[in-house]
Amino acid sequence: VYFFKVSILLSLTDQYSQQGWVYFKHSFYYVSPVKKNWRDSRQECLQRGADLVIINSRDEQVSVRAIWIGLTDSETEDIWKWVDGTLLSTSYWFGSEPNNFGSRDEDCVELGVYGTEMNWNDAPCRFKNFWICEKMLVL
Ligand code: MMA
Ligand code: CA
Repeated sequence: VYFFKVSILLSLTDQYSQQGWVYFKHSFYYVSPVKKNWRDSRQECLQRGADLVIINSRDEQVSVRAIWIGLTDSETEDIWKWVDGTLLSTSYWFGSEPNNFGSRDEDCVELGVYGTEMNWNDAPCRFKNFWICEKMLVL
């Protein structure tokens, strides 16, 4: 029975992740690639057999608003580099970020924690967030 459950879960996760869903703590999340108003967004969710996310834990609140971007100083402390190797020039740090808070090795950058345009925060790379990938179009 156990193996059966595991294989159902695996194939379900597989199926969902191919369609762009992310599994996190007993739920599947889908981050939309397009902007829509609230009503149409809800409609899209309902069509996918889901609904707009209900924030009912602090974990969910922190994860849903925070998204990893391709910026890190894990090679050399305080030297912020993009994942393609370029040095950071224009930045959008919030307030006194990056602050390596509590010397807890905040070497990766998340955005969206602060509700302002300047909204970057350095956070521990091992923390779990949603993320955005970018693929450049090569013609
Ligand atoms: C959190 C964490 C840090 C951030 C501070 C700002 C408590 O730690 O997100 O990365 O710098 O908040 O107060
Ligand atoms: Ca920080």
